[in-house]
Amino acid sequence: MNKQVKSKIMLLIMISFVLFLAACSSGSTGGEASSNGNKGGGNSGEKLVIGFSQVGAESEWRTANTESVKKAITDAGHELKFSDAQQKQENQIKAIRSFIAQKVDAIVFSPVVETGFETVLKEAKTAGIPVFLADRAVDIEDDSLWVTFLGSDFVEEGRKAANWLIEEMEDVDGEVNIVELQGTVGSAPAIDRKEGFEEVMADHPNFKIIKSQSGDFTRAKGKEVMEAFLKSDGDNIDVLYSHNDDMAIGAIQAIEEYGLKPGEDIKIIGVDAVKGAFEAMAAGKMNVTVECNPLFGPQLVDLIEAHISGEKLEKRISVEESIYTMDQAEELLPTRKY
Ligand code: GYE
Repeated sequence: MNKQVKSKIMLLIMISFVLFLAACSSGSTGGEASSNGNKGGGNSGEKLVIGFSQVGAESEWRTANTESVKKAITDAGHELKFSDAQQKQENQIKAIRSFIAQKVDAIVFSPVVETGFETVLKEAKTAGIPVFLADRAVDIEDDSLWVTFLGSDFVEEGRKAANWLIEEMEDVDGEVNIVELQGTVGSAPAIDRKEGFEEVMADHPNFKIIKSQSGDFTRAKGKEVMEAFLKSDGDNIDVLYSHNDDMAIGAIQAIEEYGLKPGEDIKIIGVDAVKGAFEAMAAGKMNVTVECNPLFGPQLVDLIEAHISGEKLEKRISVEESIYTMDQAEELLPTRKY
């Protein structure tokens, strides 16, 4: 082999080596470069370990949501670590810390309340674990602490409830007395559903919220608080606005026991559009429910996989929703999935 041929072969070997090194390094920086400091190395198709810190099991909505998210994670071939916080913030903080210690690839988190999670979310960020807010938002300025929020527009749901009521009672002269059953104190849906409802009501001064209290999103509490409302205001109540269907269903029972007709003597507005609400509407006991769709598991898993493979996501992704009235209930009931 002459000198020229030898040096050409050497050059080719060197070029291939440089190309090989470049390919290796772009593989790893590709992962690291993805947003929110994830650990990288994630390509689509990779089996991920996903920690899911759920609020609790307080409502029909929650049960459907838990199932949807769990199923989507395992159906996609990922490993699920699940923790039920039983509506307690301290349990969620513990769960997230344990997910961090176990070095999961991603954390899905439905915060029970909006505030008080900053420290633990910073810990997740420092550990390089991406956090996905599902269903409920947090009230934290530094939005680099989570990748995206996937959930409903709760303020809009409150507006929808109010707009339905105003249309329904537009012919009524004089005051319309409303009692409100709020969701869990400090939770995003309770804060926002109240805000949206009041925003619309501000232009209709004859509609008055005469009582407002939390029923913690549960049937039992909804019934208990409604009993107290009836005791103090009895026949003065025209409308119940309940931040979810479960509390409305509990309240319906209280109204019947008190001797009034829910749906007629007192108009009942709920939120969620769970099966129980459709049953109550079909029985003429509830007037309307504003949809809040819990079945976003598959959409959530797609987002996690997209993020892991380096895609940039919007900070807020909404679920599309509608409202349903009493007259549609019988027809739609068999098609309801939650
Ligand atoms: O409306 C209620 C549940 O966060 C949207 O939580 C969710 C709410 C839902 O307990 O039923």
